[in-house]
Amino acid sequence: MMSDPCAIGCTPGLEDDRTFALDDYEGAAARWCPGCGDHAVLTAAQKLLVAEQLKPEQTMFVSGIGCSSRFPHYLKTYGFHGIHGRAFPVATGIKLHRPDLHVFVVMGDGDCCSIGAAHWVHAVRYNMNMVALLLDNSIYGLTKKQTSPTTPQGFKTNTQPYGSFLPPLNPLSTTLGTSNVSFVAQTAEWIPSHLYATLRAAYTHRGLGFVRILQRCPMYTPSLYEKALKDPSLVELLVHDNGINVPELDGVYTNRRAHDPSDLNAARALAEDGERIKLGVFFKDEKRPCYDEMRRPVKISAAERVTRLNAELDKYVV
Ligand SMILES: Cc1ncc(C[n+]2csc(CCOP(=O)(O)OP(=O)(O)O)c2C)c(N)n1
Ligand code: SF4
Repeated sequence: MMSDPCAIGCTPGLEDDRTFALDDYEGAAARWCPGCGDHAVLTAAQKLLVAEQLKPEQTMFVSGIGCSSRFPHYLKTYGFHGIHGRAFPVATGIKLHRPDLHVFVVMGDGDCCSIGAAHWVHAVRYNMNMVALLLDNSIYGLTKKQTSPTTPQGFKTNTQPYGSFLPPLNPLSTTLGTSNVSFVAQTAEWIPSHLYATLRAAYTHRGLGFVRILQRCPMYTPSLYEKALKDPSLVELLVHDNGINVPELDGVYTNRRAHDPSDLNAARALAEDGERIKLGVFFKDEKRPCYDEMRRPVKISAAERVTRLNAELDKYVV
C-alpha cells in the first residue's frame, strides 16, 4: 500500500517491501472501562497507521499519566508512558533528535491543560512536526473523578462536591491564542469517520497538528455528551475544501458551517461560540516556522563526528 508523502518528507511503504496489517500495530489488550471513548481513539489511530503504512519501528506514541495515557501500551509501535503533564517535553526531545520518527503525543485534559499547561503552550509555539491528541473527558479519570480544567462549571466531582466553581478552560481558544499555532481541530470519538478524517488531517499537516477529541467517560462523566449523542442537531460540522469533509455524515449531521481554516480570527470566534458542538478544522497554516526543521541536527558521519569532537577537545589540551 502506498500513500502521499507525510509532513516530514518520507514516503511510507516505499523504502522496503514490507506491508503492515492491523495486527502489526496491535499491542496489549486495552484495559479501559467498557464504553470508554479511549477505545474509539485507539481504533482510529490503528486505522491511520495501517492506511499510512507507518513502520512500527519508526513510530512513537508518547503519553503522560492518566487513563488515556495508557495508549502506548496498546500499540506495537515504540512508546513512552511518561510522567503526568510531561508528554510534550519528552516528545519534543525525541523529535529533535530523531526527526525521522513519526511522533504522536497522547494526553488527557488533566495531563495537557492542568499540570502540563506550560509545556502545552510552548509546544504549540515550537510547532514541531508531531500530532498531539487531547483526549478530553472533562475529568481526572485515572484518579477517580477530580475536577479538571475542562470540567463544566457546576459539575459535581469528588474534589468539588457542590459543583465545579469556575468556568472551564477552553482548549481550542487557548491553543488558537498561542503564537505560531498552525493546526487546531476538534472531533468527537463517537463519530468514527470524523475522528479518523481529523487524525489523518493532523498527521498530514506540516507542523504541530493539535486535535481536541471530545471523549466519553461512562464512569465519571456519563451525562456530558449524552444529548449530543442522541441528537445530531446539537452538533455543527465545519466544512471547507481545506478542512475535513466526510460525505457519509451528510444525511445525519445536517448542521454545516462553511469555515475557511486560514482565517485565524474567525477560528477564534468559532471556538468561543458555544451554541453547538463544533467539529472540524478551526485553523490551519502550513507556512508557520517549525522548530525541529530549524534545529534539525546536521547529518554527519560517525567518523566526521569523532574528528570534530577531537578538534574541540584539542582546544583544551595544555
Ligand atoms: C506529578 C503527578 N501529579 C499527580 C499525579 C496523579 N495523577 C495521575 S493521573 C492524574 C489525572 C488524570 O486525568 P487526565 O489527565 O485528565 O487523564 P484521564 O485519566 O482522564 O484520561 C493525576 C492527577 C501524578 N501521577 N503525577
Ligand atoms: S475511568 Fe473513564 S476515562 Fe478512565 S477508563 Fe474508565 S471510562 Fe475511560
